[in-house]
Amino acid sequence: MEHRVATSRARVFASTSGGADLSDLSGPFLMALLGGAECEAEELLRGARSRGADTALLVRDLVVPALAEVGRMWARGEVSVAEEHLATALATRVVARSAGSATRPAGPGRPRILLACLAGEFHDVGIRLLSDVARESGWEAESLGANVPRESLVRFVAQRRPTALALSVSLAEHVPEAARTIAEARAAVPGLTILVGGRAFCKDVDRVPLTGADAGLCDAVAFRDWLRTRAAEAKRDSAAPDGAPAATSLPAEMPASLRRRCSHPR
Ligand code: B12
Repeated sequence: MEHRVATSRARVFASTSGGADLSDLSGPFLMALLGGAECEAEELLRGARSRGADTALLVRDLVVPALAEVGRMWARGEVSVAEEHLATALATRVVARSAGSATRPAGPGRPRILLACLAGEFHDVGIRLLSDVARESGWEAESLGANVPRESLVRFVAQRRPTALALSVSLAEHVPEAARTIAEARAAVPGLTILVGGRAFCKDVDRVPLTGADAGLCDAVAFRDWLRTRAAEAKRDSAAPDGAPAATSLPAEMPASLRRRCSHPR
């Protein structure tokens, strides 16, 4: 289920509750992360999946609350930086493995999303998890990680021409940098669909229109729902009326020999 807030230039989506109830798994999942108990964390994710949860729901209802709690414990001095790092690394690993088992192999003609953190933005756990959500939702996903310099990001977008660009912003002071990045990306690739998300917007949805993005999304379930809708639209749009082969997702500048190797179905 989705909650939509209309703003003057962009739409902001946040999912409302719904889906399998995972509340009884939250405590054990947090304990598994803090204890470095990887097998136990995986087993809990398997249990959640057996109740019908997909990666988006696992991220929204188990992983994000657990990491937020780890953050609060760290702020209170109850866990060390090392323990926080262990928990974060373990969480992203087990989600990636769990999502991998539910993801179909990539193929030509799929929509592609490029995810990145802005220059100066080091909170990259969100986009790592969202990449898994995107793949499970039938998209190809490339994540550039933390602190991507604007110029490099814009050049990369112009070369790769993804279906959509997703920018993550945790700190409110990075909103002006988001606006600059989006303006430059749009100048380089007119018509590119651009999403923003992260704590900077979830705390204040009025910041989304300041960036010039097409939409702001607050959590993994809203992201999954947006991807599914957009994939269906892209499929409709790209249905070649004259039987022309679907465009591949490989960059145009890739050498022909490499293109042939990469085009083989995996
Ligand atoms: C781990 C962490 C760090 C790590 C980051 C490591 C890493 N590789 O990511 C380190 C130590 C580097 C760090 C640094 C800092 N941090 Co910090 N950090 C956290 C912490 C504990 C967890 C963040 C996290 O990973 N959450 C889990 C992920 C999955 O959640 P998420 O990022 O919100 O992503 C979800 C959604 O927001 C959304 N989403 C995110 N991006 C996108 C993008 C799109 C397109 C979409 C659709 C959705 C979307 O989907 C994700 C999944 O649902 C939080 C505390 C907390 N309670 O969250 C503070 C927190 C985010 N940090 C904070 C601060 C202030 C800082 C520092 C300034 C601290 C300092 N004084 O140095 C620096 C800034 C560094 C920088 N320039 O970026 C504040 C931010 C406050 C604010 N928003 O105003 C927080 C909230 C702590 C606090 N309560 O004060 N931090």
